[in-house]
Amino acid sequence: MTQLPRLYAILNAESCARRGLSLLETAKAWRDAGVTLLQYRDKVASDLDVLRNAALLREVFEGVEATLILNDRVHLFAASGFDGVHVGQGDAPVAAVRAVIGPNAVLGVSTHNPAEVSAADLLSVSYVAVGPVFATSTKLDAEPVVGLDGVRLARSLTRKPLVAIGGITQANATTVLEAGADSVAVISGLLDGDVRSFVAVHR
Ligand code: TZP
Ligand code: MG
Repeated sequence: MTQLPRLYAILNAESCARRGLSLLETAKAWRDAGVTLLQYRDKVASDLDVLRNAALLREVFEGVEATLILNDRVHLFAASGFDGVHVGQGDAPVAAVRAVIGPNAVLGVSTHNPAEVSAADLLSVSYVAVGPVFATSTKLDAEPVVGLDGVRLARSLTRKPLVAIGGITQANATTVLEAGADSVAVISGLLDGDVRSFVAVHR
């Protein structure tokens, strides 16, 4: 993954469940719509269930040039067979995560302010995520919104691939990309929107 696709789809188990959607059927629909970068985020399932789902997601994307990222659960990375992990500020330090997953795995880190972006810029991360850009109801303990100015500021502080997250929909994705994000990470905007046209517009 030398360059991030513009759409970074996050398959959030809780968001699917709340809508009565099957995780795997959603993944298949997203694959068919052209998603090539997918994070599996599951804050509640047991490790065993996360590994089971990871194996099923690998099957769904078999034969597709897609990058699969596991949210947290760094200890499950090797067994998951995924391509990388995404960690937050409250998770294990990036250097420790990198030591566990090895030099070639994709590693992303969440940031919420300029200091965190600058710190992440110095670490061995593959991309820096910044947000929430807009208000979101998906992450209940989300930090204050950073807005488009926060994306612009983050862009000025790192040359690493920049992923913007939080409240992004097909309607506002272009402004986020124009503010300097390489990629937009989206949960609700995909579950409640038209993934196929999202992919087509932002290819
Ligand atoms: N981190 C910052 S905002 C957020 C996460 C995980 C949730 C984004 O979800 P949505 O539904 O795309 O606003
Ligand atoms: Mg985390």
